[in-house]
Amino acid sequence: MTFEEMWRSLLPVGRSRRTGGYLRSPYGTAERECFAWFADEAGARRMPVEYDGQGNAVAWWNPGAGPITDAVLTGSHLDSVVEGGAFDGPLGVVSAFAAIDRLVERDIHPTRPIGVVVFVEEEGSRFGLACLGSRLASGALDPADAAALRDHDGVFLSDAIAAAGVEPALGPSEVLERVSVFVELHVEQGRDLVDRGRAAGVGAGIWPHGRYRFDFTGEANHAGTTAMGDRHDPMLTYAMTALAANKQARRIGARATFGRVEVEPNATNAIPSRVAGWLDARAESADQLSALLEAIGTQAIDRAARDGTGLELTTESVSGAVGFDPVLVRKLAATLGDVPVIATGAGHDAGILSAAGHPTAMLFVRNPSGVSHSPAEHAEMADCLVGVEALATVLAELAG
Ligand code: HGY
Ligand code: MN
Ligand code: MN
Repeated sequence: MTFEEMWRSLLPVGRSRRTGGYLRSPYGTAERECFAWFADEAGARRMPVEYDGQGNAVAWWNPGAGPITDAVLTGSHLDSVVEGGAFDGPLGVVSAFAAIDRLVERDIHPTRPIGVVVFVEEEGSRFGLACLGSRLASGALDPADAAALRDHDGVFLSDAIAAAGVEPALGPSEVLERVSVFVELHVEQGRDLVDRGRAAGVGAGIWPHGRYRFDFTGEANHAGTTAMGDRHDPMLTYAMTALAANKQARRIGARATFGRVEVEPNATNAIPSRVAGWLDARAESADQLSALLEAIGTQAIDRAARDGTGLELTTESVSGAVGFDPVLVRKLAATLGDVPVIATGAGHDAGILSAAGHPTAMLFVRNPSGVSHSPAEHAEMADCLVGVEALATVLAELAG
C-alpha cells in the first residue's frame, strides 16, 4: 500500500465520531487494532515481527538475510493521549513502512538490517509514566517499579499486557542490543517549521520535563452553610497553585500545565475533601526545571498553610535534557541538504533511547498550526510525503 493508502487504513481506528479525537489506550482494543494493522503491513512486506516482554514490536527488513545485528531502527508509537490527534506517533510508523517501500522502488539494498519499531505507552496516558515501553526496553526503568504501576481501574501493567495477548516479561529488550542507531520521524508539536516555511527538519534535542502529583487535602463541608472564613478548601489551594505555576512558567519562558485533576467527592454542593492535580512541567535546562518546581512547590506550601489545607507533592517522572547524537544530527542535516535543526519541548521515545546511550536523532514534519495532543493536530499530505522521502534518504545513508 502507498503512504496515503496506509494512512487511510489506520485513520479510523480509535477515533471518536463525536470529537474526531483519538483514544488509543495502551493494550486497549483500539491500540491492539493498531498493532494488528502494524502486523498486517509488516506481513505484506514479508517483514517478520518480534515482540519484547512489554509488548514493544519490531518488524525487520533484512534483505541480506544475515544475522540481525548492527541494525538501523526507525518507527515511533501508536498509542495516543486521550482525545489526541492522528499524527502524534502513527506518522512515524506509517512513514517508516513507506520509506522502506521507497528504498525498494529505488532498488537500494541495505547492507544492514532495518527495523520498524512501535513502542508501547509512549504517552503515559494509562499507567502514568511517559515512554513506558522504551524506558523498560532500554533499561531506564526498574521492572519492579513498572510492575507496581496500576491504571485508573487498578489494573496492574503485567495483567494489562497479558490481557492483550502478550507474555509479560518486563525489562530490557534483547532487541535493542542489536540496534546501532535509531531515527524517529514525528509530526512537529509546535510552530518552528511552519514559521520557517520548511516542510521538514532534523531534531537537535528535547527539553527536560517532569510530571508531578499534588495531593491537596481539606475539610469536606456544606457549600451552602459553611462561611468562607471557616473553610479548609483544597480546591482553593489547588487553584492558587495552578495560577502560581502559570505565572512562574511565564516568568522564565518555561511550560507548566495542570491538565488532569481529580476531585473528591466531586459534588456541586460540597466543599471537596481532596483535590489531586498533575503538573506537567518543562524547561530549556534541568536547572530551570528544578527552579520552576522549587518556586511552584514553595508557593503551594505557603498557600496550603494559609488555607489550613494539607499538601503532598510526589515527583512521578523526570527526564533530563536530551541532546541527540551530534555526529548523527550533522550527518542527517548534510544528507538532507539545508534543513533546519530544531529543538522540541515534546518528549519522545527517541529521547529515552538517546539517554540510554543509543545514537539517536529525529526528523520532524511540519505541523501547519503547531497544535498537538488535540483532534485539531494536522500535517499536510505533501509534507508527510516530504518526510517519507527524507526518511528514505536517511535510511539509505545509514543502512548503506
Ligand atoms: O508529552 C509529550 O511530550 C509526548 O507527546 N509524549
Ligand atoms: Mn509522540
Ligand atoms: Mn504525544
